[in-house]
Amino acid sequence: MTPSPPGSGPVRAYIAFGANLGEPAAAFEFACTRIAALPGTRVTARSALYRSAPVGVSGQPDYINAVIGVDTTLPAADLLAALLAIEEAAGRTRDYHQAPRTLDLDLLLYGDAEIHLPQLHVPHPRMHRRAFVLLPLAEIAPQAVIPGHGPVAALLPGVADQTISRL
Ligand code: PH2
Ligand code: MG
Ligand code: MG
Repeated sequence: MTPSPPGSGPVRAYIAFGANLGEPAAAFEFACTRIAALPGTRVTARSALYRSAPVGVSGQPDYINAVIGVDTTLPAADLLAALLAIEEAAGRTRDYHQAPRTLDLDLLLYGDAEIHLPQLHVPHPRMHRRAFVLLPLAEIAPQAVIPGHGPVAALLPGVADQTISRL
């Protein structure tokens, strides 16, 4: 793993959880446990689970979604690599684009950084228009600001038409 810059403290990051195959509640516990065990990483908050209608795909089971807050000294690219490894450990397969999944972990925010790498775009490019991200994020971080889009709370009215319920 790449070391973080000397003297830099932890960064507050937010990770989206999603699953619509297998046992989503168990996958959420698995993900939280594995994320908490990452080097230099502490889970600071976890939202409730939310049930949401699939967005951008049809004919799939509803998703269970949540958001996890962490403080981490891992560089963003290393955190992403760790999240992909946790997905794989939970049996995630990639059969086709947007296939149903046992575990999806997306890096939403990494401090106030804007990151554009081939495999990683932070803030997550679609998070500001997805209720299944904004509602759980607003639950654990009502003060959060999405760089380029503004405060989470101000974005909620724009997704009020999306079907989602807190479990
Ligand atoms: N993830 C997708 C596509 N559509 N819809 C909901 N409700 N929840 C998701 O997590 C989700 C989705 C691709 O990652
Ligand atoms: Mg996703
Ligand atoms: Mg993903």
